[in-house]
Amino acid sequence: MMIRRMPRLSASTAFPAHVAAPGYDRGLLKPGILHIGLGAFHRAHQAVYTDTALAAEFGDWGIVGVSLRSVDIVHDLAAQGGLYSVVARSAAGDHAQVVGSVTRGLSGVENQAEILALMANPAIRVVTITVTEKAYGIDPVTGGLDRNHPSVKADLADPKSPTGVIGYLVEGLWQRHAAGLPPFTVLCCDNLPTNGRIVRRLVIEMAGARDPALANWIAGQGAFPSSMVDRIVPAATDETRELAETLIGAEDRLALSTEPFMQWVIEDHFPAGRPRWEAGGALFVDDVEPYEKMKLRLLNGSHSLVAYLGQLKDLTFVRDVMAVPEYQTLVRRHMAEAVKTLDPVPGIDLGRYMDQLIERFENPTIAHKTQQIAMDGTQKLPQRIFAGAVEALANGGDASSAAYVVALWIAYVCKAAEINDPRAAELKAAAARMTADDPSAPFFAIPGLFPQALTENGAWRAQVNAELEKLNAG
Ligand code: CS2
Repeated sequence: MMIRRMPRLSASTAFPAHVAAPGYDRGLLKPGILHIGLGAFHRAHQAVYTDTALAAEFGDWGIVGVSLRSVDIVHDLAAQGGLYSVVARSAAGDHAQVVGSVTRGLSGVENQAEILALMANPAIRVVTITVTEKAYGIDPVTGGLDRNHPSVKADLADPKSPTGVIGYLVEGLWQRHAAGLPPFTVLCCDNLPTNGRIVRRLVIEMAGARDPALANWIAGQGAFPSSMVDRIVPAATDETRELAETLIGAEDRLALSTEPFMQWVIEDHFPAGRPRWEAGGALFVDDVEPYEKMKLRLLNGSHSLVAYLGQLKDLTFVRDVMAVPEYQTLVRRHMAEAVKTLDPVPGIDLGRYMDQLIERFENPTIAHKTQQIAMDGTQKLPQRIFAGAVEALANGGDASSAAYVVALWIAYVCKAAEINDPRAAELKAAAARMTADDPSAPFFAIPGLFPQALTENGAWRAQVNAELEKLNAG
């Protein structure tokens, strides 16, 4: 039998009428944004906001996407003229959008000199980042730069040839400083609280190790606004690509599927100028922190609960966990506990936000693997679970669902044959040292993992142990 292949997506593809194609002249885009981390999340989030903003009010802000480790994404992007599709899926139907805001891709593996040249080019005014929590090299104890993190270590030793995100930022800023140019603005789009402040500290620390004058210049002139990003984007599979192919009528190796919902709240501090992302639906505010806390503790915290529960009960997707009424009740209980730790969030009805989260998690067309969310627990749980628990307990409140999530995570660490986490070896060693009288103790002894307020709270730790016992019995 002959296999019929669709032609590859390209600038000359004619799309069916139901597909939203870029509504502007891509030929007029200039590189204005350099994005580091060309994975699924960026392509279905910031690039889509930029695309929509360009269609609403053309402003020539093209994105040059950098992948620090992958060459495949960059080659696929080149083969498709920078185009790829995003399918927003819900029970109401599928909607395909072809995104045109990414003009080209560069790989840290093949194009290091070109990436650095662009960072030194005054046309680049904003550097956006999505590299996941573990890539920054944050020391869990101090919150500053972890000098033992592989790419931090390499970039401190050889700053002209960076490998990691902080190394690239510092070398790019070094070149701008040396050339008498203003710095670019750094916009972190990863799920970390006060993410701009964190990246600013890491960049200044690494710059200071190299040249105190550079560190002073960055501290004085640099801008690192914080942002809260939200869209559920499962890792793409063959099914994702087949669905896109059917909808757009072309083969697309970079296709993604995602939920219709998206949110981007950005601190408005861009001295070097910025795209009018508000024209694409982003919200600019003075203080992002209440939005970040809401999202990390309600969405991501519940996600981690669902992920570890799913992994323990052999449920593959988030929607499978949500389909079990008893488990859905646990998710609602978790949100009810976490919401008490939040400040009011301007313009948001938190009750409605939580109901909407339940619906988003239930979305029957989104195949979001619990295994995907379960990875990197040591990097995720501090801001998703521990921070809220500390605040709840300090105010005499309840943190029993937080204790339950920690127990689920420990049980998962014990059960999983292999865990994907930069501290996996320490976790597995802790699991091997567990005793019957205080099973969670080896986990509380891992340096810099749990905040002191939790490590020292015997009553709360007893709750974790009680939950672990119940899990082991059931
Ligand atoms: C998830 C997030 O993988 C995870 O840890 O909780 O990626 C989540 O899907 C996004 O933050 C949603 O905006």
